[in-house]
Amino acid sequence: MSETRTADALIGLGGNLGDVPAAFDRAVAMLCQGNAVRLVKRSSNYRTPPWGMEDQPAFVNAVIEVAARLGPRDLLGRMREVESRCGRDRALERRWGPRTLDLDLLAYNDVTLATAELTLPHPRLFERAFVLVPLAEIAPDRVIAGVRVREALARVDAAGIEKLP
Ligand code: A4P
Ligand code: MG
Repeated sequence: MSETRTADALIGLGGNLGDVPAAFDRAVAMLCQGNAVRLVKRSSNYRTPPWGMEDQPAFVNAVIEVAARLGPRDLLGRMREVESRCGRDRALERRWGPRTLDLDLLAYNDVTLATAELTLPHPRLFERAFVLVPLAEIAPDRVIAGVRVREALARVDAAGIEKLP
């Protein structure tokens, strides 16, 4: 695909250290600096129970939809840069453990990809209410890997997830 054509991408935001809503605002602003990435929709922020490693503070999660004039790898590269400029240091983290800001590329058009650095759609998307609740707010009818978002949400346990003001 041409790198200059606009693609539709969904990005999950998460964090549970520091002022997470402020980190999200900075991250969205940084991602959308210049004309390569444009914000299309942004969900509310949600307080979500920790998943994977439960002995850690609650997370804040949100999802954005962007129009990107970058290929999927370049978009992921830009997301990694934003994470580190927002204070994330991967060397200090454990898998699924606490972090200031985590950006996951959930979907990029209908691209499917399975490489070491990038898997699309995101492999754990359909297990995670903390992704599906904000995603269903902005894109309930989107079909990802053959599954409609609102139907995927109906299959998970969304107990304890609260929309933040
Ligand atoms: N990678 C491959 N595909 C992708 C993709 N589609 N998007 C690679 C982003 N990255 C992708 O990612 C590890 C590697 O996956 C990267 O080097 C990238 O090249 P990571 O974000 O450093 O790893 P991680 O965050 O420790 O693991 P993972 O499985 O991505 O988990 P999450 O979702 O990021 O886990 N509970 C709640 N309630 N809310 C959360 O946001 N987050 C986590 C962190 C755990 N529990 C949570 C939450
Ligand atoms: Mg991640």
